[in-house]
Amino acid sequence: MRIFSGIQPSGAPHLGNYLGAIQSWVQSQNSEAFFCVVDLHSLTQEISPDDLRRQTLELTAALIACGIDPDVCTLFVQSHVPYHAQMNWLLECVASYGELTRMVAFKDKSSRQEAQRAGLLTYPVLMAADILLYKTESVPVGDDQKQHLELTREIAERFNNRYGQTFVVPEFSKPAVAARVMDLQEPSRKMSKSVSSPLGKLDIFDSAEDIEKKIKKAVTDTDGEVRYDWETKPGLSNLLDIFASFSGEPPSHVAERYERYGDLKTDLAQLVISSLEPIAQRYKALLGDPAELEKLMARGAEKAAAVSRPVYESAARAMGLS
Ligand code: AQP
Repeated sequence: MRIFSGIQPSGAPHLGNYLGAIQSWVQSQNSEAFFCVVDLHSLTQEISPDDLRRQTLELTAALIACGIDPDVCTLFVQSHVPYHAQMNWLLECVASYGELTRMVAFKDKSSRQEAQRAGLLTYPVLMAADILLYKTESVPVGDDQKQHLELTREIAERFNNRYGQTFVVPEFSKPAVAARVMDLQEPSRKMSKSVSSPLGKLDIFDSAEDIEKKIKKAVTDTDGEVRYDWETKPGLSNLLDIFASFSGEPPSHVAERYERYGDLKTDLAQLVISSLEPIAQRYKALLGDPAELEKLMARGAEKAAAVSRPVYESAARAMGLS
């Protein structure tokens, strides 16, 4: 099955990125899987050139540390393959302004930017280009990306109808549990790199002390009964989802084992610490050899370009370019 997914190098991955996306990438990786560090997308927000360069390398190392194996799948950096930006332009001439302004992420992010970047409006088209360039069948992402994936499907179908069969129309795929990890302090909104407070967001490379502190201080409710119920107990249900996602059991089974929030939080902190510790160790070792990482990135870009170039060329030809 041809798979594509991406992640922005806009900071360390948090539990939402890990449980909502990276974990399922690791489980589903095969020779037909393409995973991409989408550095072009990070330009939609304020980021210094030095930070972007460093974070791109760090995120590549983080993905490998999490279990992405560049010998099994293709791991690459978006800007290293020119067809993403080129395909983006073709698809910007297929997407409409109206549908882009309806994207929830655009409304949310643009309301927080003083000088709104045009890229913030158009980046869902770049995301469509990323996906369609690989004749992707399945896109494993968190629940927050559903609307963007629907747009990708719409753009693919419109292109095929207008210019002839060119693109595969991809399916959305999300994990059964923890598809939307919520902010630990504000369980009504998703955990996010750019919005969550330091206590609301748990990064996968946080120290054991920080992990313990953040889970202990996570907002729950005053009712006192341990029950999996998103409607009335979002904070607690979020913790149960995180627990279940690491332990591999249904969240309601985890809930049945506990009578007190404190005990659940103590065990959850230990589970998260012991699950993430080996990843942090591999990450440190990988960062110790940046030349090897650069080599892996170059090999990934070569493999990705070999697959995406003919798709770009057939789309360009279909539109009448040369
Ligand atoms: N809270 C979340 N729960 C589950 N999945 C999530 N993802 C992000 N947040 C959650 C999934 O992680 C993948 C990579 O996301 P991204 O880094 O490319 O961008 P994002 O969705 O914009 O992530 P953030 O943290 O929310 O970044 P900012 O703050 O910059 O917007 C995607 O598959 C996403 O679904």
